[in-house]
Amino acid sequence: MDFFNLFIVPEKTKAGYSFADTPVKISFKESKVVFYGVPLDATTSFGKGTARGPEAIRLTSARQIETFVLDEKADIYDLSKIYDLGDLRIPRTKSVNRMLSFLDDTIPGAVETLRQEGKIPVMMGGEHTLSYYQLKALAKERPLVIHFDAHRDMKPEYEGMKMCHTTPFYHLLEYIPGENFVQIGIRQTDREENEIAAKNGVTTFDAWQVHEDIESVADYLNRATAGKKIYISFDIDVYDLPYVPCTGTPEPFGLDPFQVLHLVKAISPSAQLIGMDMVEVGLKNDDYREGALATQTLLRILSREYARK
Ligand SMILES: [Mn+2]
Repeated sequence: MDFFNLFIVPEKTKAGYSFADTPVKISFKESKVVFYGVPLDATTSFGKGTARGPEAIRLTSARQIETFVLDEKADIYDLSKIYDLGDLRIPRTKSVNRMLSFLDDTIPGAVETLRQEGKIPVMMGGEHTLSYYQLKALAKERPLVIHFDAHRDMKPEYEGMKMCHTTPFYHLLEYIPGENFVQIGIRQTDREENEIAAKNGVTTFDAWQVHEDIESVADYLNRATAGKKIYISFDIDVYDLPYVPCTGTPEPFGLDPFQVLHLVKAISPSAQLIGMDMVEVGLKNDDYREGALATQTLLRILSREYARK
């Protein structure tokens, strides 16, 4: 199947716009960063709505948010050559298993194609399960995975499901050693996944550590990422509950946008971003606050030097 046919072009998605809708259009060939959306919440247990994540991000980025990044004093299209493939064409099925095998058959191959072309894949979710399929394809590059989230998502299974939104990082341990994971902002976990994280050597900075001593988290990130290939998995619920009115499992005691910005800027300029995802972004009742926050977070990460290699 033709690679581009896997996707519905951005103009034909629900948003009707490509990411940021920049005045200077960049072709796929000249792009460095390649966005794609996966509007899916097949296994979400509690709040639904993350299927509208790509729509929320595209709409706010195209209609509401300036392409000029004030704290970088530059336009995003000068800093980062972004191309938006559109949304993955998802089959109509009520069977979760059929959906998961479709994702397993499609996403890793698409991500490998992008890496062969020297692109940085940026996935807009959709539920966190999706990170599994993208990261699995990147495992051979041995990235340090920086995972922002209220949750570890490291349960072996949940409500009878092996692969769902609370389990991707457990299953990724099969491909990526635990020492390559840094989880930041964690504040809701069960005893078993806490033990799994500890046993596998996962580095954790829970939300309380970030609040009490953000400088040591920043120092760690700066040192640990120097000269390394990195992957960022960003669950919007790492932000404190009032910032994320639409996501499925909001949690109190979370991070605020300046704390996230500080940590994103602490990552070493000598690191090399090889991919990222922005997941669990929701859209309900025309409330675009979460989409705006997701977009602004993406703009901050993608304007850093480590996202330009
Ligand atoms: Mn989460």
